[in-house]
Amino acid sequence: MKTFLQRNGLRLFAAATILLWIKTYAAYLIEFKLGISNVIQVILLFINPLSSSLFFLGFALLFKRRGRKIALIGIHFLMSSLLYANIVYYRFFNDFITVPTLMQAKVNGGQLGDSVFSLMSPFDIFYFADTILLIILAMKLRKADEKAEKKPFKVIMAASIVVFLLNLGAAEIDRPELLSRTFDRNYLVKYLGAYNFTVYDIIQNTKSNSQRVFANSNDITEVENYMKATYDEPNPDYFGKAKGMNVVYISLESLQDFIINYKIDGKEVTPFLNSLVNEDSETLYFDHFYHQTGQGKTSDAEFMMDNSLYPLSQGSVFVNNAQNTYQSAPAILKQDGYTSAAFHGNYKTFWNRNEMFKAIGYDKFFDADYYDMSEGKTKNYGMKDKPFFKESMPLLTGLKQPFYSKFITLSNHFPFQMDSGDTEFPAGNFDDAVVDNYFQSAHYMDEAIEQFFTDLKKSGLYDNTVIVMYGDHYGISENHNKALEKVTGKEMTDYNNADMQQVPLFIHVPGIEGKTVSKYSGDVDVAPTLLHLLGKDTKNYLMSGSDILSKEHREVIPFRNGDFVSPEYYKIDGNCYAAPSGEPAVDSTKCENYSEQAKKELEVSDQIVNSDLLRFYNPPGFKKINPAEYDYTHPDKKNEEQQTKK
Ligand code: GP9
Ligand code: MN
Repeated sequence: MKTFLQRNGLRLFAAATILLWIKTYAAYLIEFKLGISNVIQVILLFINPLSSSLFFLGFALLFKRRGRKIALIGIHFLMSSLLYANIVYYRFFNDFITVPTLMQAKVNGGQLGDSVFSLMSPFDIFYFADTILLIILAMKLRKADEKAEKKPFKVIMAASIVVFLLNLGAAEIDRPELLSRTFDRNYLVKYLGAYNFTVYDIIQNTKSNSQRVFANSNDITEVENYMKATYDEPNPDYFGKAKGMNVVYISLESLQDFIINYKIDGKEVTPFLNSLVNEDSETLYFDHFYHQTGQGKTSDAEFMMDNSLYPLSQGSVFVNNAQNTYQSAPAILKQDGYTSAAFHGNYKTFWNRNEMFKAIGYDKFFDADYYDMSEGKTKNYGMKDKPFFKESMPLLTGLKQPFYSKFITLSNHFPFQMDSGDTEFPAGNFDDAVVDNYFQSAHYMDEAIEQFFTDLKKSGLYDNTVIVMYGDHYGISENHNKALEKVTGKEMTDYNNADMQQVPLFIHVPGIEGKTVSKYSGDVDVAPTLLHLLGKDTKNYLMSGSDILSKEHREVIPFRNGDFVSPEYYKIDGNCYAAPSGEPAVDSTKCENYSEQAKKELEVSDQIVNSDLLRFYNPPGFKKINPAEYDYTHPDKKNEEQQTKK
């Protein structure tokens, strides 16, 4: 081995690689809270700095002799600096540096201010000690290395790629769709490493920026014409019925519509939500409402609720397009004096919410920092729903009214396991643990919602607040169709599977006459419906959706993959079915027309999002959002910063 390294002039290279590898691993353990929960993750964490160390340091092998030494030390120093920059950034922001945050260095630098130095410690010299060691080694190895003539560049590059693919393979086993969904930076670093994450981030940003760069203000005209032509007049019976009221959105994690009025052992799974459907005189319940989310799951649903635009066909719009200009409901309502706040008992980096909420214009974002995240109160991705709503109440009542707020629940998340003592509700008995658990966690969520409603009533907010609740996306995937057939008593054909994408939507408006609305509708339709209830006409805004209460409401509901459902026809996987029979359609020409319409809707929205077209559009009275004006840092953290500045 020694002679091999020596013969190929690789001794210094080997030293640089091992030093960088071990140092990075140590930094992972000491500096970052990556939440390692199983053996695969421990192994991945250990292995992941290797591929990038080999790859980047490998470029030094393109040089000979002295040049190689200088390049090795230089690359080692640059990578160490990137690591250290991430460490310092993480100490304050609990997050990793990304291209957009670098672009906004003014903002973040502003937040950090002089305290950057207070985040550094003399012991940090450790993070550069190995570069110094490398310089000493380089001087010692002088003779041996000067003899080196071969360039084993290709071998090292190939080795780095093999290690990377093994790393990626293991990551894929532990966390499928890691790269395409990119839900959380912490996860990417945990699985692929800090350096690979930076590379990935640069690629993603270049991709989304290139389309943006080539767009210009003329591109908005076609989009504007289309959207204005498809605008649906509000229904005068509902327009302004909630004028001046507060808004509370609740994202019901993974709740599908089949659960409404469903019973296990004769007991209703969601008795409280059922009571809103069956008895409440002020609730509109939409029983043909379909989620339209893609890979961005919860965040895609949030995006549609706030913006009435479609999420991306691949990846998450929250992650990839957080630098865009948006004209979202919370931003629109600022004209009428609304404050906005998002509540979520998970860390702010998940789905890049901390950046996206600024672009959308949320005044406040209460994330994990604002909640008691101790063990008994959390599960899976974060706060259990009951303590989440309880602890949110004082934050909510502290808001200036009128407010536009949203609550993102978590307990009813795959794999739906509950802690003992959290629910007495019986599990299902369908020979499928995921499906069986689902009823218990959905029941727990139902109780949490009831508790929240009771607290809203006690606080006096209830009578002056519109409450919108929606199932964010399916909870049980097609992999569980066998059990789902037992649950629903229906064969899970493609047609029935499309109907399984129905999620419940409730809009509770004080003083309104409640009823069940059976119009076909989807996520993008909620914002115009709500804004019209609040008496805010949407005709000057570019929205994909159509007010569900409008007499002209459009009932062709596209899914993100281009399929659609409608009262007469469904198109699933390219096949046309007649509704409601689910039989193949006799005349499929109608399907083709609807299909064109669905595609056009998606295309127009994609143009807006991918090319960031709203930056060229100025609706009358709308004040453009400046993300730099928003800061969600917990006050205690800010005080800490002030203290250190003194
Ligand atoms: C995590 C929550 C759940 O913050 O939004 O994520 P999901 O996997 O449902 O998108
Ligand atoms: Mn979700």
